[in-house]
Amino acid sequence: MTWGTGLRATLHVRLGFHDAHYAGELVDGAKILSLFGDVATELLIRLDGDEGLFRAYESVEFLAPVHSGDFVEVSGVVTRMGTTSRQMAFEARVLMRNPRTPPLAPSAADVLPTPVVVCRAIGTCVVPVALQRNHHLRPTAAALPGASLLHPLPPLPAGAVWITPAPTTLVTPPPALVPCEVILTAAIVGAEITKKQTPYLPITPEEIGQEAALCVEAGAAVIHLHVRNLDGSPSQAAEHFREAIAAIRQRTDAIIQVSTGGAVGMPVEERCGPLECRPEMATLNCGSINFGNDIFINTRPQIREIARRIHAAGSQPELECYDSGHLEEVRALVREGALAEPLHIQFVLGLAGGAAATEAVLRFLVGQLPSGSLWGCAAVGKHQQPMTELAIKLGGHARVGLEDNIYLTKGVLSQGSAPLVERAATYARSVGRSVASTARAREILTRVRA
Ligand code: KMH
Ligand code: ZN
Repeated sequence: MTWGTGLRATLHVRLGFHDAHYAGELVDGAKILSLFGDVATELLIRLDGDEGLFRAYESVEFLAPVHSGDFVEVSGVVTRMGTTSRQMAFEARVLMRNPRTPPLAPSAADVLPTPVVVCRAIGTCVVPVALQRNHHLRPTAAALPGASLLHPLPPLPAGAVWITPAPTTLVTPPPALVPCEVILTAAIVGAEITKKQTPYLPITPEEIGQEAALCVEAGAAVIHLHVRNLDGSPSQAAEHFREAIAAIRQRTDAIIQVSTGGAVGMPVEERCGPLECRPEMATLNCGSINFGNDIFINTRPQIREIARRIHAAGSQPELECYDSGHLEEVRALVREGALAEPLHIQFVLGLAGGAAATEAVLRFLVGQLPSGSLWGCAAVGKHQQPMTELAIKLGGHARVGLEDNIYLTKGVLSQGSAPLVERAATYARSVGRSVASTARAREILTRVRA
């Protein structure tokens, strides 16, 4: 079964004698469906502040018998969000059971070495728009740390929404104030991934334009752009960028963010080629790192030179930070007047040689941000999905795409970057954040620039 990546809920339930309905203390399949209904209700309350209605099961498979005395774990995950519909996938597993084997005592019970999947289903629930409350909801004062009813909550800033993070830990963290919209960036080409690694890598301007359009359709507002020579090797030539930008522009109004990082080893002059196109955005890499077995060199004078050129091109910099020291460089650039606050910072995590893609690291980095900064997370390889989801839960933005990760799931190549964008968008919606359109992303980023 392909599990979605949205908000999840899990119940643990012991089925008793009163649940046994058929001979041999067999539990009625309808009991499992009723537990799926409870999981769906929890998900709807978390998403919409309403119990909603279960409209239909698209599929139900009963895979193994369930008996009284079985401990079942019942999980559900939001797989798709419509305006009013919420599709979910469910699974019930028996974790512990009574062996019913004399001479063992009748009360004997075992933890099964591997859980037995007893039922799977896909279903769709509905919450009418008028009943969807969470975009306007605030938690009670008592639910907030340090808040008391004597001290009313401050009003929500415009564009913010309270969300309760998915209960992935036993102690559910307190609700957090996060921006309502998430800006998704699609890094569709990169400089290092080869056609040999994935045939889905776009190379020609046409392929790049088509891929960008698919990503925007899936929810991306920003296209992080590298280009290639026709033999697939990386290029920072302005004419190649011009062609790729034209192909993207024919199909979408996405924010185009050119790379000034280029490929490892390129000199600054070459890396700055795409700035001739006067792009809307450009990356500014804020420090050197070991980049796998190579070194991605960004000396302090080089960073300042590229910042100057980005400014001269009228482009907005996105500040690529691969480790905590790079945030210190950002602070220095602000002090020197080379960058104006507020800033848009992208944490690039999980590279061999850079900061780890872990929750602790991301939380630390976010805690070090200059106030008022927008931030996003781009994590590489297998870290891309969990760190994207964490960034979305923490109120950040996110970058996905083949530049950073070519797999949809372990061993399964993503057919381009769009499926990765689509998955991030589904997750964002399932935790109550909407996905910024290109127009909204432009407004949010322009406000940052002002
Ligand atoms: N290709 C990496 C060495 C950027 O786009 O600004 C650098 C990179 C960063 O991809
Ligand atoms: Zn890049």
